[in-house]
Amino acid sequence: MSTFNPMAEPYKIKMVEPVKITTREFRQNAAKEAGYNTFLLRSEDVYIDLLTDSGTNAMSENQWAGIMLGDEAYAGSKNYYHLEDAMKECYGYKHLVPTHQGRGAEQLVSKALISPGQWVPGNMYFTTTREHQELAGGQFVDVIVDAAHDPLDESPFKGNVDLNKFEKVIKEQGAKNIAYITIGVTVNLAGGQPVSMQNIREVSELAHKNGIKVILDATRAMENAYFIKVREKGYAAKSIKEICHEMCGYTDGATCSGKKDFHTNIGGFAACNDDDFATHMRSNVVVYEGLQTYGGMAGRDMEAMARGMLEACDDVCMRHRVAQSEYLWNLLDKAGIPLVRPCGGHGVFIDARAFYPQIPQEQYTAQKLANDIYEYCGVRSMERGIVSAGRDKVTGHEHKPKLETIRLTIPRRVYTQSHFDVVAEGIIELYKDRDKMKGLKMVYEPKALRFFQARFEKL
Ligand code: PLI
Repeated sequence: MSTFNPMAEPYKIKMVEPVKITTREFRQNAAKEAGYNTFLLRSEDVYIDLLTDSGTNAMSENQWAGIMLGDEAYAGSKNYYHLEDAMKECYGYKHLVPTHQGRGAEQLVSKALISPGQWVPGNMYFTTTREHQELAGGQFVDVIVDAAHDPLDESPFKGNVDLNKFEKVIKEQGAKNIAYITIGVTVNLAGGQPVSMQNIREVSELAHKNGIKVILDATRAMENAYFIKVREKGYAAKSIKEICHEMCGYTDGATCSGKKDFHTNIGGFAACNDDDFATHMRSNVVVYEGLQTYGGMAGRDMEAMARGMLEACDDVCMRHRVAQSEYLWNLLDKAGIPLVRPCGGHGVFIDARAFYPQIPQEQYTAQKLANDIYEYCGVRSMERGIVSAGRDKVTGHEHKPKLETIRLTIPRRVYTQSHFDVVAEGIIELYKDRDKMKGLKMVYEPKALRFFQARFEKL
């Protein structure tokens, strides 16, 4: 790697998308109409959109060129084979099953591996992943290290699985009652925190010793590989691709949303090594997604994803990506805004409990903060707290996660340094007014994945 300033973009801009600058009064009305849920805002009413890094990234000229080379045959598209080659080159699994996005892959894996009543340990839940595990009759159990739940803990690999917790689940429930363990890399809801190679290796040893499969949520595996490179001893000289191969080598399969690391607007895949596991997923992909050689994607989307995958594991590209998150994190940290520490990969997480200590979690602290940031500066973020956590399927009680955060997610190659300056200025202004703010009550609650569509009123 060169010593070049990591914030300096390793690309230049060829096309621009105008964004609307609005008044606070306009945004207050828009927020009310959206039921104080940033998912329900119209994107054209947002100035800087940090809702997600999923499908919102800027593709390269090489990816756009690939779009023109879509082979839209129903079966056997050549783009599928390009995607298969790219997946093998970057991750090394034997079988590829394409899906329309990550949750399509989660459905296939959950249906293939979970028998009703089985447990599925994982390093913190992810919304769609847990939903599919529960729909397949499984029960998620969190085995992440305690540090992950503490916003102030500075451990470099806060996404790690706690081996003692995992072992306890095996002892208490019996290995045959465990469908598999999921390792998310990086851990989204913990703040984009990475998992170390040593931890992946040790989890794999413990799981395999007990005949339990290991499934990687590889959605941001390349970001995780970058953190291993810069934080874990012995990996500085290895390429992101080599690190990805090693991570995947300890696992039996993976689900992946192509909408993150690969800069594409749509796409995903499941992958595995076992022939029977692949056959099971392929028999379901034709029912729920599309033929096994397109899985819900157009040929052109598979081509863009294949090219994006090969581009994303470039060290300079990934270093710049993480540098953008760190830049915003540093601006906010210097101003005393309470943040999840250390800075993760795909965004900056604000600790809403510490930002608004007067608003109890039952009044949707982080939901209110996400709304207020929009009203103050036109920046859209996402709640990652009690609303996202939803309800226990058995008791009906709300899950009350220790982390009550909002996420300022950084789309790849989309925003510049001055955009991040504006985001920080707006949030710092809001922080000065924080004592004035009150919470929300929920007035509409959907049954599944409620955070997407729930509506609120101000108290
Ligand atoms: O949005 P999908 O269906 O392509 O992928 C689902 C998904 C699975 N795993 C992880 C770790 C994710 O972050 C993920 C999607 N994340 C979204 C949409 C996000 O905003 O973070």
